[in-house]
Amino acid sequence: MHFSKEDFGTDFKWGVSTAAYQIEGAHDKDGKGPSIWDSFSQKKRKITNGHNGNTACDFYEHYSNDIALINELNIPNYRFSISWSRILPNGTGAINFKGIDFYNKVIDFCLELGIEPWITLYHWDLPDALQKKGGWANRQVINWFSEYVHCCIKYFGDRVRHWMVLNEPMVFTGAGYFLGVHAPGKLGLSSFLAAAHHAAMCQAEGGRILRSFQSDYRIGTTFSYSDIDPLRENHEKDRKAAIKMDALLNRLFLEPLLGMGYPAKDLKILQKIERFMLDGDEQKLAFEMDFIGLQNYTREKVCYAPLMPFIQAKIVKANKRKVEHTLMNWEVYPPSIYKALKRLNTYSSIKEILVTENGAAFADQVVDNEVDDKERLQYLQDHIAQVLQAKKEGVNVKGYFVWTLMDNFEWAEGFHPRFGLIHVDFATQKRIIKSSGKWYKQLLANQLP
Ligand code: IFM
Repeated sequence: MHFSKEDFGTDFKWGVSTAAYQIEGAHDKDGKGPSIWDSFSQKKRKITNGHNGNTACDFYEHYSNDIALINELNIPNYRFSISWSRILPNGTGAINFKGIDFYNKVIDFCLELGIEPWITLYHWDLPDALQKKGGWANRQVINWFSEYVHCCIKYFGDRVRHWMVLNEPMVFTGAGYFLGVHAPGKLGLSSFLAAAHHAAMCQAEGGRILRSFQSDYRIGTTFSYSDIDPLRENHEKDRKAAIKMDALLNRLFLEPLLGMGYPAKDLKILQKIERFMLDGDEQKLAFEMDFIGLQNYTREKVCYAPLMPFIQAKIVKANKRKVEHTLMNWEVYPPSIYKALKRLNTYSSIKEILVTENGAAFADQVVDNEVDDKERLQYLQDHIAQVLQAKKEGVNVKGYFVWTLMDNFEWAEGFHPRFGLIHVDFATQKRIIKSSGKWYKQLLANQLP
């Protein structure tokens, strides 16, 4: 490993990311309303091992201890999300002030310890009451979301300067409204295209609302973004398939935000999104963010698949390709983050890029109260080295946040894939800082050997 914190410059933001449903627990405490993940995870066979986030890491009760751990790891920036239904139990209308108090305590304790809070407004846990009215597939969501954003600014906006509007819209609309494997478990093209368009509208609208309150807020939004290559480089049909997959997975939400419209030229089926567009929407999809959050874990290899509806392309998973992979069956391929950064940098309207998530799930073992997670440590070192390389080559990358602080509820995969810098025993809520966490601590203290 050939880098130190200093190589990245003093204005580089180092941090760690989490999300409300994955860590908070307290699913029905103190007036919180149910979210789509509360109800989805109660359904049979939706989550591996029948797990749910009812308790998760119980961050709701352990937040001060966990933020103290962030401080102990020398991490200066903490990205977390607000649970919409904790502060607005029905999604709109009556406010739950106990929920507001909770996030105020989190924010205040971060600030007391000198940790900068970064808020993600939406990380997948839509209030269930809104899903009963169609959720993201109902255009009304733009109004519901605006009310929620105003509420967050009103109660937290005096102390929080860094905001991200959405977390990975492609994942929550694709997995939640097309494939049905994430909450709310909907299937089909229509529900997906409607949800996608409304999420893209909210992405920009959220930015505008934030900007209208404070001109010095730092406003961004995050995207899952991977290097996508054809399975067989010289195979024309695979190349075309990779272009389509890239339009869907990497460009669908990014390009309208940048004022370029939906990438329907490269993926014809996206023309059907027009059904959900009203006059003036094209302009409203655009907003000038201060930064784009890149969330990168792996690369994808794609082949031509004539039977695959709408796209005629499919991802060939890492185990099928017999390449090194994590517990998520994601290939370990550090150049993906470098290539993603270089490619994002080609969009002249992107002002700044921050890596807002990067990390890996491996089968950790607790031995004598220690977790020596060599694979994760190597993964982080290799990926951070690639970020540095991109930066040296002129990419305007200004931050790196590890996914994630501690092992948590990994959505449809339950608690099995552990991504944390800190090990969590979910039965006792005991935390153990892993070797990767100790290494990150040293990196951030500029004390690496
Ligand atoms: O756990 C998720 C997170 O919620 C969003 N980005 C990817 C992570 C790993 O799957």
